Amino acid sequence: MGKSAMLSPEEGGKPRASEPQEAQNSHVELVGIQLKALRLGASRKPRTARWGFAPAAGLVAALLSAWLWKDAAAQKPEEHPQQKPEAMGVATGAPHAAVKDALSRPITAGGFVDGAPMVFVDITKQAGLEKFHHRSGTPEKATILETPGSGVALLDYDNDGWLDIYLLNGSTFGALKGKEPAPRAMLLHNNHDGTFTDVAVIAGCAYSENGHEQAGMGVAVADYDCDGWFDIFKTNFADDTCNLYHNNGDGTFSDVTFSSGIGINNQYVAWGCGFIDFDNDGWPDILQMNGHVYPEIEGHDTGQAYKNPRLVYKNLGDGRFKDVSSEMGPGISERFSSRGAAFGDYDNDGDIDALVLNMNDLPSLLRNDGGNQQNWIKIKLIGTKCNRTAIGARVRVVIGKHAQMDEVHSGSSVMSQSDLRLHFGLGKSQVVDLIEVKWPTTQKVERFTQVKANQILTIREGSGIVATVNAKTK
Ligand SMILES: [Ca+2]
Ligand SMILES: [Ca+2]
Ligand SMILES: [Ca+2]
Ligand SMILES: [Ca+2]
Repeated sequence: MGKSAMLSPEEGGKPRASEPQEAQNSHVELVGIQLKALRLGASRKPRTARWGFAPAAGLVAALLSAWLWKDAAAQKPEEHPQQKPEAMGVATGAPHAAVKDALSRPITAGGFVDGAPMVFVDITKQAGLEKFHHRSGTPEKATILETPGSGVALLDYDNDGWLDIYLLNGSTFGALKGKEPAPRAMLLHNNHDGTFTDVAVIAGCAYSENGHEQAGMGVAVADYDCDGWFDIFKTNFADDTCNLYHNNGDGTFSDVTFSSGIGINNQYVAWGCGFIDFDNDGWPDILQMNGHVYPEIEGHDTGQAYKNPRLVYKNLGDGRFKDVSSEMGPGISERFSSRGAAFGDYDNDGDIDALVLNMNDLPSLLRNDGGNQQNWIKIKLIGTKCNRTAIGARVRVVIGKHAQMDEVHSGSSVMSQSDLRLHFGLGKSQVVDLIEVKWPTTQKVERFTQVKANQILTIREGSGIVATVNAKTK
């Protein structure tokens, strides 16, 4: 581990912006931070980065406050007398007092609130989604192999301004033995009238390159080759590669798993994933989390292990990726049986970090050390006419002829929610020529030119840039 990867006790809550130049590493390392320190409190001094306590404003604060809330609630049982569980439902722990809203209505106790408005209406059948049936083994779940779930992505793959749906699917023993049709993924095209049509087979993202159904786990969406069309990365079960589907811009995708270079790994059960420009060079890279479902597999000569390292594929900018996992530091090379992974710049220092959940283990907070040696810009959008979090808003960031594009997505990876702010690496550029925001609902476009790099911008629909935060770190 390089010198820059070390955390001193004093720097715990400070942004790394104040670090001297020489403290930065010459390459990017992702450093695992054990969250166990949260329970021990700030008084316990860390010895190394890997075991350091790095309180942060975002993810960690949320975890901490949730823990403190729980602790405080436990100290005042007289104010919230615990209720006997109802006959229906299955408890996975001791009963807790109901959490009530401002009108003292229970919002977590289950059941309906009298007189509350109907916020969500289930329109699955009317929308045409009843054709998709997620399957993973048998309903009885006699073995662990049958329990993995599958991811989902919302993306506007055909640039018509309407969000489409990509649903992954699992597999069954019957399908593996050829006794029944295998489930497959579906790409549901938005028909603009509240209905969707499955176009996955025609579009070329239903199967592997050689035409096989696959047991999908996680999914990530980005325009990795900066051609203005969203591409798809999908993680799958072991003895299979993950998929990289390149969007051809005509309603179809090409499976470029092998030609892009990500087909070299097929030994892992792969889960959480994301297109993360970890080195801020303006080309989205890929992070992939792995872990088998059977702890017992360790004792058998299968060539597979329960705990696996993570994978990082660097985008070479020419359509190809290089497996650089061995150069990424202990946060990537150490072995866990990982599942979900959320991505975001939790320390606001200009590079994207990762939070990974590991089976029967502590979570891993992977701090990106060195990604901010190149320039970046981060954009928080606030909708006023569209939804407030601006889900579906699309942003283009243009420098010269290099045009990056991203969209505010709700959920990705495996059962994870990443930072809703959009982050763009800018390489050596100090200024962005053009930032373009296309808001959903109205489809109106707002443009901003000659924007200084290394800022966190807040853009409110109709009001322009309403706040900026400088957080440079070199
Ligand atoms: Ca669309
Ligand atoms: Ca693309
Ligand atoms: Ca990159
Ligand atoms: Ca960061």
